[in-house]
Amino acid sequence: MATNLQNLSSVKGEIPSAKSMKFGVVVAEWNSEITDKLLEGCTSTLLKYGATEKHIIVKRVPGTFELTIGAQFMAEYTEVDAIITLGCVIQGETRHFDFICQGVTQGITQININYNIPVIFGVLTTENQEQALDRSGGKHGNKGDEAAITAIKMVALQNEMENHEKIFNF
Ligand code: DLZ
Repeated sequence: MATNLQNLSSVKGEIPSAKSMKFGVVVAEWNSEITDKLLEGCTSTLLKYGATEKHIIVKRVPGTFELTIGAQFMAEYTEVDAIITLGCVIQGETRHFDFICQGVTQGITQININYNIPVIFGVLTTENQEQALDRSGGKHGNKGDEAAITAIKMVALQNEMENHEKIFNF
């Protein structure tokens, strides 16, 4: 499993300052006992690295499936530098899990391609509630922290690349 051996809150590499960066966070209400913790981790990490509260917009959508359209609204109607999506899908007895996971993964990927803005996938896809708790502030860290750091790094990369384009565009 991709994240089995690593703590989701462990910081790798240097983290750029998030000062003056603007973030849109879209959070699923389904499994809110988990997604509230993801949101808490995400916003506290953004603030820790220099973002200001007025530069963090938070919007809620009913479920993880709606994260795609929520992220698209954020891309269309706001001027954020990055969008962070937070959700938690827990395996049930039916194949609903597979359809939601597949839909949101493809949807978020599509927005990354269609808009020139990083859209971060902060969605837990777990077999049970315990695994979700372990990854939302428990023994495996908090995926919200990971999503925030990824967003900061991607905005910094985009800023750097944009400046490169200006420097070498002759
Ligand atoms: C319907 C549903 C189910 C069964 N499970 C979850 C879940 O584990 N996590 C989640 O975020 N959302 C779930 N949903 C709701 C869907 O994401 C979506 O809101 C509905 O299918 C309506 O489009």
